[in-house]
Amino acid sequence: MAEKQQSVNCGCKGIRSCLICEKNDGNHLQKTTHTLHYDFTYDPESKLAVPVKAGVQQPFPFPGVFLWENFISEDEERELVTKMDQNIWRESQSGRRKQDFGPKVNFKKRRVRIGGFSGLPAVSHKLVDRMTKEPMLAGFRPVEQCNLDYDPKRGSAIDPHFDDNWLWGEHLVTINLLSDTVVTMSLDEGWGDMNQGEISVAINLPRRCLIVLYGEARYRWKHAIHRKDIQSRRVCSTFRELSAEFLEGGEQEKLGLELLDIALRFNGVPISN
Ligand SMILES: O=C(O)CCC(=O)C(=O)O
Repeated sequence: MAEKQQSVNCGCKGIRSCLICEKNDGNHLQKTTHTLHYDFTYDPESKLAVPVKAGVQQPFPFPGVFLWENFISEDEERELVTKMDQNIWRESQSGRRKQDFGPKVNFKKRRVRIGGFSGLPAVSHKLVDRMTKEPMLAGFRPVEQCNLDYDPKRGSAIDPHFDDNWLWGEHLVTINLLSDTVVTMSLDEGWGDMNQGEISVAINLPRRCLIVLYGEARYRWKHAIHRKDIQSRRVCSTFRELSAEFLEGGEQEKLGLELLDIALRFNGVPISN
C-alpha cells in the first residue's frame, strides 16, 4: 500500500494514524495481530510483573522502573499546564501534540544541531532540583524536555518503541499530568513457556507521578501508551540525559558540555520544528 500523505489536520505520517486522519482516509492501516498475548501488571511494591489472569503464568521480577507518586502538587500541576498552554502545541504523530525544548537531532544521520535551543523552561528548574535529590537520579542532568499532549478526541497514543540510545542516556524521566494512564511495556518475543507470543506489562501511572525507566525497562522492553488508556486529556513531560559519548571522556564531550550549559540555564522556549 502506498504511504499515506500527511493530513493537513494532524501530524501523522506513514503507518501512524489518529482519529482525525482515520475519518478522512478509509484506507488507513488497521493493525490486526494474531499472536498470543501474555498480559501482566506491574506491582510497584514487590517490583514484580503479576499475571492479569491467575493461572498458568507466574509472576516475574521486572527491574528498571522507579515510581514516585505525588511528585508534584495539584497547585504545581495547574501552574505547569497553564504555562505549557501559553506556548504553541505542534501537531505530532498518532494524535499527539508536542513542545520540544532540546537540540534539533537527525537520528538517522546522527547529527545534532544546537540551532535554536535556548534551554529547558524556567518552570522545570525546581522539578529538576527535586528529582535529582532522589539518590538514583543524583547524576541525572537533562538536556531535553519534550511535553506531549494526549486527547481521547484525537485518539492520541504512542506506539511501542525504544527511545534512541546513541544521543540519549539510560534514564528516561516522565512526569504524568492531568489524568491517570498506563504505560505498556512489551517484548515482541516471549521466553520459556511464553515463547509463542508477545508479553506485555502494564504500569499504572497515577496523575502527578514521576516514572523513571532505566536498565532492562529502558533497553530490553519497548514502551507505549495505548489509545484505550487515554480517557481524558493527559499531558506529560519527558526529560532525557546524554549518553556516554557526549559526557566527560566521550568522543563528543565538547558538544555535550555545550548542550548541558544551555539546557541548565532554564530560560528556554520551545524549539520551532
Ligand atoms: O507519553 C509518555 O509517557 C511516553 C512518551 C514517549 O514514550 C516518548 O516520548 O518517547
